Amino acid sequence: MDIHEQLIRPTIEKFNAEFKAEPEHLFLSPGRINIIGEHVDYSDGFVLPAAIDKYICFAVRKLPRTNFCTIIAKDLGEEYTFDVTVEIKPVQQMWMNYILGVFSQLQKPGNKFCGMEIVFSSTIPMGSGLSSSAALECGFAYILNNLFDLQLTKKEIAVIGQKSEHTFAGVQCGIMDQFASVFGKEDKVIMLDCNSLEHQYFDADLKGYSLLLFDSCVKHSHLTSGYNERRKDVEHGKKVLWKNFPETQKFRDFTLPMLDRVKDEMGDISYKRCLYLLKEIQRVEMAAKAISAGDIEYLGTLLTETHAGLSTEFEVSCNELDFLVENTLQQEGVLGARIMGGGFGGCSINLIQEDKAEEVIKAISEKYLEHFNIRMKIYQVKISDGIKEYTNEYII
Ligand code: GAF
Repeated sequence: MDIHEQLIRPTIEKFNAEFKAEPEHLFLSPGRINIIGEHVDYSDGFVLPAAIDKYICFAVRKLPRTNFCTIIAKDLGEEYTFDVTVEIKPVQQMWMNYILGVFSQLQKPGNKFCGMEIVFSSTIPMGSGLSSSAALECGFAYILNNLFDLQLTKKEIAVIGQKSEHTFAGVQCGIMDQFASVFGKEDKVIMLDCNSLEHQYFDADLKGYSLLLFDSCVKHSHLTSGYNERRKDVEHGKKVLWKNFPETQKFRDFTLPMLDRVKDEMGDISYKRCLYLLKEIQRVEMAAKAISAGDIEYLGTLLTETHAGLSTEFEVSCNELDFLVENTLQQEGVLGARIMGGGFGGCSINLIQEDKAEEVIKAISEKYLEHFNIRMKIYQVKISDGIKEYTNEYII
């Protein structure tokens, strides 16, 4: 089913039914994949994400004569109304905190808002590691920027999204997801330096291979997973490293011998976390070179090494994902596989020969069902543009 039938039309119809009016604007805010570079976005690393053709669609209308903003989360069957002139605080509904966290940052002298009616609906599965929360935060910041002429840059929109997650959702995430959702480009992978936010685009030519996502259907939330705890482990490790090597500029400039020298002082846990990170930062650079050189086989090897690191050193995998990766790698035509995103559930990303994909999917789905009694989901995603407004041709 195309995106119009699957997402845009139902969102507009819900808007019509609830608000007895037509939306004035439609926006599409995408989820993301990440080829390689996990958990390094808060440690001065590089990441290789891309926006995908799974979106949150927002249908929006401005109400110049009121101060009330009503937002309907169609898929959740919930709605929330707030006064745009009153100071914003976090609320019970988690989905609303992503939105309010954005609004609270923009509620400042000089920015004038009025009421709004908004319906949103999504094809980004929640809790699957495809960053539905970044799509929600950044989508809302983009809407406000567009409707109220706030003159925000794309980088500012991404940073506002990230801060909303820190302050209102309680997750100390990096910048990767928000950046990918805002800066995505059709058929291009982003090489992002998470220290400077400089970035460049790569052609995503995988030469007869494709990236398939296998959703374990193990749902996670980074608020309750070990995400924040991993960050603490890493921060402790960094403190010890900088205490011993104060002249070092960026985390990625530490070397493995330096890390080994402070192992005892750092303790086993932080050592393992930092070891993974320093190796992962190097893997991303090698992966970017492999893609540029068309060495897709080596790219696959690096993905699989990342999984091993995430599973044993960073310890963010789970039985279901380890099972999926291990069994996928045994299939013919598979070059690499790994858990993707923050971990603790969600999807694996798999580099599979295009003409073998069907056989691999069949074999893995059966094995997974038999072992865990769970039907895995398969997403064949297309690398797509970042957040954008959809124009009239899509309004019915
Ligand atoms: C989650 C976070 F939100 C990102 O910032 C990133 O750290 C990722 O996990 C792991 O690479 O998606």
